[in-house]
Amino acid sequence: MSLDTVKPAPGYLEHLPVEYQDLVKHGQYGKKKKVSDMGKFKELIEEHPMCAGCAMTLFIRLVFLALPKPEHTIFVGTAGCGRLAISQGNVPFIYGNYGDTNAVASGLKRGLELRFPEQKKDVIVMCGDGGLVDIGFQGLMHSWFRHEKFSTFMLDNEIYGNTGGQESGMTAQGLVAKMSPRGKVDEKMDMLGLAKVAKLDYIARIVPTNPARVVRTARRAILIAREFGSTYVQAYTSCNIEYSIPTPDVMQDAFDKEKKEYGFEEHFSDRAKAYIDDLEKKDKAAAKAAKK
Ligand SMILES: Cc1ncc(C[n+]2csc(CCOP(=O)(O)OP(=O)(O)O)c2C)c(N)n1
Ligand code: SF4
Repeated sequence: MSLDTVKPAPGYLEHLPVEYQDLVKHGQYGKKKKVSDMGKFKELIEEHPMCAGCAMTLFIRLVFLALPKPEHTIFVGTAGCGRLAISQGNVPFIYGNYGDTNAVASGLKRGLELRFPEQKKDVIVMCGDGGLVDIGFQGLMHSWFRHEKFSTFMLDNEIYGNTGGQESGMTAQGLVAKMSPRGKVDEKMDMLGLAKVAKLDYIARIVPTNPARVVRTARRAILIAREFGSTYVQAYTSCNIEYSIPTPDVMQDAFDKEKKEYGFEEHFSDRAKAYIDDLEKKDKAAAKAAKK
């Protein structure tokens, strides 16, 4: 896709559904939006069929806001709750077979680089903890150790939410879930540790308690992957259904979780840090100049 594809031919716009017209006139394409702009423009994702109050949808919505170039972005995902919202977004989405997300994304990114050498394309894998650390683990590891140039976002609700509560590699030790009545025997997998062993250019762990920080983190992950190699963002996105969190308490649970065991962490390679510092300095200077 490109901005030319998003923009209808002259005279045709008025015949398109009003939602599409809104997207073209008041959408995010070609512009950089901030959290403080939310509610004042047509978001790329506005509706979804996920459970009321699900923190995963908040996180996904913020990542869509963070996309540096939505018209040059492709998401790759798989079965699991997240795809219910991601597939509603106005960005191409590849619904891969279970287990192959990172293999599909590797081939896609390489193909796009060959086909469009003048135009950077962002590829983003976004799916659940079950999809990544259990069923998709092999593809994930190989993409990391090969430093494929795309980002992986794990929607870590620490369970298989979509299928009713089976334990995943990311479930905490001892947790009793609906479909895991004996409690989990093994420890939660240390995916940040594995990402460090693979020497990824950018690794972050985050809880969506601070929307501006989610947007900044997602942007960094996407921009660094575009230039250098694999990046990984692990986000706690609670499953209020399987963990029986009343909808009004979802954000309190997020704050508690962050404080207790899911504090914000960010790790850069030296080249990624130098690149981001320079880019963000230029962005700040441009924003300052625009205000004058
Ligand atoms: C090959 C295959 N195996 C199993 C399933 C059934 N399945 C659908 S969603 C899901 C669990 C998803 O868990 P997770 O990736 O953690 O995402 P969540 O739903 O928790 O967001 C499973 C096992 C499937 N669709 N395809
Ligand atoms: S089952 Fe859990 S993760 Fe899935 S939409 Fe509902 S609250 Fe969200």
